[in-house]
Order: sequence, then C-alpha cells, then structure tokens
Amino acid sequence: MVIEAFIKRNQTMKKTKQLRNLLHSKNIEFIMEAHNGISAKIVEETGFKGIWGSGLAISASMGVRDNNEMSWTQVLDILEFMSEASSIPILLDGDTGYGNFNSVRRLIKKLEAIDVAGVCLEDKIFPKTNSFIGGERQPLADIDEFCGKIKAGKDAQKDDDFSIVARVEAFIAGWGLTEALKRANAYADAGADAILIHSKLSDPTDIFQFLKHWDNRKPIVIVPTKYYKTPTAELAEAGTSMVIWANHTMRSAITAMQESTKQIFTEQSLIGIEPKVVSVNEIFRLQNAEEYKTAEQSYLPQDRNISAFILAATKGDDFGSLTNNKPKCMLEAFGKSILENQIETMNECKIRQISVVVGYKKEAVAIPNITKIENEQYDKSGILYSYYLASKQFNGPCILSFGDILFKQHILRTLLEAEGDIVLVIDTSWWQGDKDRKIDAVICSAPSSSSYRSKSHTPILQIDTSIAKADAHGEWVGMMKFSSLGAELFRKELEIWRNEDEEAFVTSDINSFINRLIKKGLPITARYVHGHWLNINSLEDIYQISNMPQQ
Ligand code: SPV
Ligand code: MG
Repeated sequence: MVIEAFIKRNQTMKKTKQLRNLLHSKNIEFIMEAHNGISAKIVEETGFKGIWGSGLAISASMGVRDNNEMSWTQVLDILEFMSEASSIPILLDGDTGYGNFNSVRRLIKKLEAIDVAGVCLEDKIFPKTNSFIGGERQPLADIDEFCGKIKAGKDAQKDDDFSIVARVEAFIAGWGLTEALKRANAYADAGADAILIHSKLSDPTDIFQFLKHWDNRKPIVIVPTKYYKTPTAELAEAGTSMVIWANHTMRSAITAMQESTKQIFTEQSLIGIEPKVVSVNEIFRLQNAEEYKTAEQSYLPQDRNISAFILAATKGDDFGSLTNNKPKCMLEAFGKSILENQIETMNECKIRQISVVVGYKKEAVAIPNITKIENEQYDKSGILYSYYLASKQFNGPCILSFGDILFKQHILRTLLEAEGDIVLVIDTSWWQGDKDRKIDAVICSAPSSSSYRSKSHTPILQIDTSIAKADAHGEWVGMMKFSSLGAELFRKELEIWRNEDEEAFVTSDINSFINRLIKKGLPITARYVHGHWLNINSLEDIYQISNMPQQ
C-alpha cells in the first residue's frame, strides 16, 4: 500500500524534481540499477525511488564491454525504453559524457527529451574502462577540461531541476584524499549538483576519509559494490546522501539465467524448471497487457474481436434414441454435426474464439479449437442458466447462439454488421410457422420493411411463445449480438436477477429475461432477415434435413 501510494504521488511530480529531492533528502536514499525497460519497471515496483542507468549493466545486457563499445545513441535507445517503463527518475551513468563539452551538451539535450532526470559524468578519458578493471592505470581527465564539461552541461539543460552528478575517480586511479577533494571542490564550483566519490577498496576507509573532510556543500553519492559489507547505518552516519546499488539487478538476472538454462539443458525437459520461474502471465502483467486489451475495445472496430458462445447443454426431448449418447447439437446435419456446421459458418465469418456451453454428454462434444463451459446443472436449470455461465466469460463484443440452429453465412454477416448494443436476429419468412409448434414470436416497434429508407434496426417490445401470430412481427432465430456495452449490461442484469430471486432465475427461460430487460429500458433491437435458417427441434426436423434437396 505504501509503495502504491508512493508511485501514485510520484507520477504527478517531474522526474527531475524527484531526483533533486532525493539528492537533497534529509535521509540517506537508495537508487537501484536497471538496464532495460522490464528491469526499470521491476525496480520501481519494488519500491525504489530512483534508477541507476548503469553503464556496466546496460552494456552487459547487450553482450558488449563497458568500454563505450555501445555508441551513445544506442545507450539512449535503451534508456528511452527504461524511461517509458517507469515513473521514477533515472540517473544515467553517462561515463565521460561520450566525448568533449559539446558531446555533453548534446547528450543532455537528448536526455531531457526522453525524460531522464540526471546524468553522472566521470573524470576519465573517452573511451573509458570500468573502474574495477585496472583502475590505477586509467588516466584522469584534466580538471579544467572536466569542469568545462560540467559548465557546458549546466548551460545546456532546459529544466532547472535536471541534475549533473560529477564522479571523482581519484581513488580508483590510485590518487589520495588531497586529489579527490581538490577535484570534488572544483566540480562543485563548476556547478555540479552532487559528487559521486568512488572506491574499489573492500572497506570504506577512502570514502569515510573523504566524507570526514567534505564540507557538505554538495550531496555525496557512493557506490558500495566492493565495500558491501559495511553496514548501511555506518554509511548514513558518515554523511552519505545517496547510495547506488549499482549492478545487482543484472547480476541476479545472470545467476537466474545461468541456472535455468543449465537445468533445461541437462534435463531436456521443462518439468523441473517450471516451479522456479515466473509464469508467462507475470510477463504479461509487467508489460501491462491488460491496458492493451482495454484500448483494443475502445479503438478497434468491434467486430474484429468478436467472440461467440453457443448454448448446447441440453439433450433435446424429441429425438428418441438418437440422443442416447450425445446432446442434440451433435446430431448430424449435412454430413457433420449441427454444432460443427455452426462453428464452420462462424469461422468463415472470421470468428475464431468460440465457447460452447456443454452439459448433457459433454464428452461427446469433441470438437477442436473450442472452449467448453460446463453447465453441471443442465438437467435442473433453464436455458438462462447457460447464458449466465457464458456471461461470466464475456470479454468484449460477442455472438450468442442456440446450439440447435443452422443458418446461412449471410445471416451471421448481417448480424455482425448490425448496429446496436443488444441485437436479435428476427426472421420474417414464417416458413416454419406452418408447423404445429411454439415459436419465439416477437413484437417490434415496426414491421420489417423493404423500403430503402427503412431503419436497419427496430426496437423489440416483447418476445413470447404465446404471442398470437397475427400480432407478431417475426420469429427469433435464437441468435443475438452484444456490443461490449451490451455484453456488460446483460452480464450485470443476470447477476442482479440472480441475487433477487435465485429460484426463479435458475429455472427461467431466456424470453422472460429479455422481456425483463426491455421493461428496464435496455436497448434491444431486431435485425430482420428472411429465411435461410433452421431450428432443429425434433426427429421430424432431422428427417426433413436428410431429405432436403440442395438448391
Ligand atoms: C556502473 O554501474 O556502470 C558504474 C559503477 O559506473 S561501477 O561499475 O562501479 O564503475
Ligand atoms: Mg559505469
């Protein structure tokens, strides 16, 4: 909670200001190494208030040496990802500034453009070598020349809060306290915002000597990589303002990568490694994949991501022994099951994400590339309960369809193109109406019209099997479409009803629920079609299909 509150507060404060506050904080502060976008994010999530853009770790992550083998613009490319991935300030390890005073000016201009809060410049000669590799042989920069870089940098920055930390390498290069202090003072005079005093000793003698003689005119930053055994309290006590944990994100990543690859290599299997590594979902979380999903819904044409739910949990009452071993959706029609016919049509309309609510003889629904949603209560509940189970998986716009209907592709296309949040396909052909069975008749605000100017969708006023034929405008085919909003409204209303009256809810049919939504004022509309679909309800229907001439 504390970390979350901190992150939230920081998101509103300029990164340059955040770094400045850290440098001038009354307490000792800590910044942590990162070397790419994901490590920057991890450092921030952990709770650190700042990031060290380590030259060593960034070059190592690219598989090259800490000798300015990466060009400075290549470093900037990485840094831009790091900056984008985090809202805490980054202090870049800018080595020697990658050249002379003019390079520093250009560098700072570019750093400000990608919201990097500060740069640390070290008083060595370009191209540099890491301080822990033969440091005593490394030449130091001329003091005046280095001061010129600092001045040029300070003059170049547009944001007053951008920080330049001057790094004194005197101890690294084998010089003593006098040289270190001389340089630190000169750099402070030149305008440096803080001094980084570095040491490669495994004890903090040099650093403590320096701090003892430093008059606190500028904050002091240290990198205790080699004298790591010194308790932090002692570092604070000695007058350190900021500690850089300079390379441990990279080093721990290397440990983990070496161990994991070795294990997979020797075991030739992933079984042993799986419990030791984060899930792929954790990668998605760090990448903020969730936001992408939401954005897709706002900005992509909705139909492109439409999913489908087919309600196929029931046995069907009128099929005799045909449904002894399978639900009616698996009965054959035109050489394949009803369900496969439907799925094929959906696939042809580019709907790939298809879920089927199964119940009776669910194992018989053996179709590849579908997701099964199990309705354990298929024999105790009404069809609404299958809708309810489907609604729990709603994620954006979707088609819902009965599992016992066949329809031509153009009907589905018409529905996909229809406007509206909750749209039902309503047939006006009545060709099935001659049969002696109840149909899901609907009354709309207007009948279907062939006029060019007629509206493509018409509000539905009522749906019921008891509506007299003379009053009805058509028959619901059993298919409907939801926009993201429609799906969300539908899902919420199902939940509300369930909470209100569980018993009625569980046994309800879908028509009662649609009428309830209409009464509540939800926008439910009809998309009229004319024929070219089939509802398979009985043995007679199956018989008709088998004898139906192809036209
Ligand atoms: C870095 O992290 O690249 C540093 C610190 O400059 S050190 O490696 O200690 O020189
Ligand atoms: Mg470095």
